[in-house]
Amino acid sequence: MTATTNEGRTATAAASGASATERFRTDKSPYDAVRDVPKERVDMLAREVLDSVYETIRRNKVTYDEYNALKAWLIQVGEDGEWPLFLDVWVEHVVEEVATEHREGNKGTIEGPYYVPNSPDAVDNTIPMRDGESGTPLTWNGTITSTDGTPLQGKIELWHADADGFYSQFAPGLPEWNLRATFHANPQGEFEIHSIQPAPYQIPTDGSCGKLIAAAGWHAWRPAHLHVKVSAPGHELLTAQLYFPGDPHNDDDIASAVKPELVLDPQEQPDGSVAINYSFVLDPEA
Ligand code: MBD
Ligand code: FE
Repeated sequence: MTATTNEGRTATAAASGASATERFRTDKSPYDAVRDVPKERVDMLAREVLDSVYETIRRNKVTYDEYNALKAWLIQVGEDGEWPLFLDVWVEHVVEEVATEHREGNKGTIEGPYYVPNSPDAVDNTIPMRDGESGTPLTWNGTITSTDGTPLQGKIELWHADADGFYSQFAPGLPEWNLRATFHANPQGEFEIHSIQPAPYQIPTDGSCGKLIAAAGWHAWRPAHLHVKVSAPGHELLTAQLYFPGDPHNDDDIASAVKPELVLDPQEQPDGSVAINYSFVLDPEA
């Protein structure tokens, strides 16, 4: 099953997977980082992961048919370019948990596969969108402060899917920076953002991740979410997502990335728009 954008173009898992893989290679320079991991650490981590695989095979008496099904599926994940999607959906949340457990400020959550750095500054505090972009208009006010209460003149990079669940630069037919922008707080740390409310989101189901989901009888849904990266000089970068109360998938997010501290309290306005107030607290760099 493939999904169709509202321009009628076909969005395939393999195409968005290829974009996510390319994005990752460009932004994260993983091989430089790997060179610096001590041999002892690689040895221990690789052995522990393999030991847990052996344990699963023995306990469940895994057959050759099952082993070959796994092998075929792993080959397919690579061919589909779905390693970024697979890892960010099923593994990243624990890495994020460990990386941020020391923080006293804002809770964060996973980045996911669809961040693009250096989004242009918003014009009139409004995210770029198409004429007649569907979705409830959203006005968001808040502040950025340090853990000691000092206002921070920081910035917020915001990105989210459209009402059909598509991200610009990962699905065809969307303007390059649609629903992606950088917003700046004033010297009092205050910011204002205008966008639209995103819809619940299904990860691509026509590729290898979708095959796993179908074979296991899982679902592919993430609750509606706004992605942010919040930064200020001398402070740790905060990567987070914000969610809407009452979303049926807040309790069973396929990516396990919802935390109660990240659920908004939207107020419906007389004109049909929604107002939200959510502020960020950043931890000073150690
Ligand atoms: C998304 O939009 C997302 O945020 C994550 C974590 C995984 C897949 C798609
Ligand atoms: Fe997302």
